[in-house]
Amino acid sequence: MSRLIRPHGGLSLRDQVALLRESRALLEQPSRRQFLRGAVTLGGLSLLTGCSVTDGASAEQLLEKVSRLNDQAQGWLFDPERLAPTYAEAEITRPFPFNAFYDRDSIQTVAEDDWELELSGMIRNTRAWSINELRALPQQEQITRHICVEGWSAIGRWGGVRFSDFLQRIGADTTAKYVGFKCFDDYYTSIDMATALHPQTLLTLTYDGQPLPPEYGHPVKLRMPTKLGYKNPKYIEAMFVTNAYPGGYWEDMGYNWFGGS
Ligand SMILES: Nc1nc2c(c(=O)[nH]1)N[C@H]1C(S)=C(S)[C@@H](COP(=O)(O)O)O[C@H]1N2
Ligand SMILES: [Mo]
Repeated sequence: MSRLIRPHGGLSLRDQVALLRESRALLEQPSRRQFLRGAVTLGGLSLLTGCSVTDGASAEQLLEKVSRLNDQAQGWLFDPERLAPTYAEAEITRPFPFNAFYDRDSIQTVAEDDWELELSGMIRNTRAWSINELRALPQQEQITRHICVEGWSAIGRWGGVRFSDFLQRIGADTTAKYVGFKCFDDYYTSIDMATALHPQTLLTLTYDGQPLPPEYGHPVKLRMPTKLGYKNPKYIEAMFVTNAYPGGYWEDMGYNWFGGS
């Protein structure tokens, strides 16, 4: 079975899974110090990663290794066919919260006519797409829950183009490992190809039946109900397909990269 976590460092499979599960929640917290104060046993993690903690630098190294093990385990556990829950119209959270790495009064906007979605990397046809061209493609809608690691969740209604359809249309190499996103507010993130191809992953053009408003990522965001909030890039201006690990804004500061919910 390919999803098994291989025995490692003399720990039983059960112990490995328990350790990873415990450390995952802690890894999603922005403060790594909190992680070191947390309940995870450093001895167990040392066995799992082959790193022992003697100083700050080795602690960083250990955290990095645990995070990569976590990405691997989450990748193996991700079921490409399992759908995230959907909700009724009456359950939509109103108003839907805004969040970014800056305040609401610093929201940037771009005129639709000046915007294009740029494509690069392992994609056969890398011509850019205008918003009207994206609107002309078949559209889907979903009412799903967004979960932010800062401690809130909310249900919203998003519409747009099924991302797997779009990847197919542009001739993306779907055997590649990653899809990366660059946003015009300088945010960036990247996702695994299995999630990119998940049927609920949506190149999102609308919120609640209207063009995506500035606070929720106008003109385009990527919506994935199978991933935590920070993995869902707003204000996308470019995307690329690659085998070179692209990281992300919060991921590079220590949030777990896979970021499944
Ligand atoms: N471009 C961009 N995308 C982003 C962010 C950001 O700061 N910039 N923040 C992320 C985080 S942490 C969350 S919780 C969601 C918030 O989306 P919302 O404002 O639509 O609720 O956007 C995600 N995508
Ligand atoms: Mo978030």
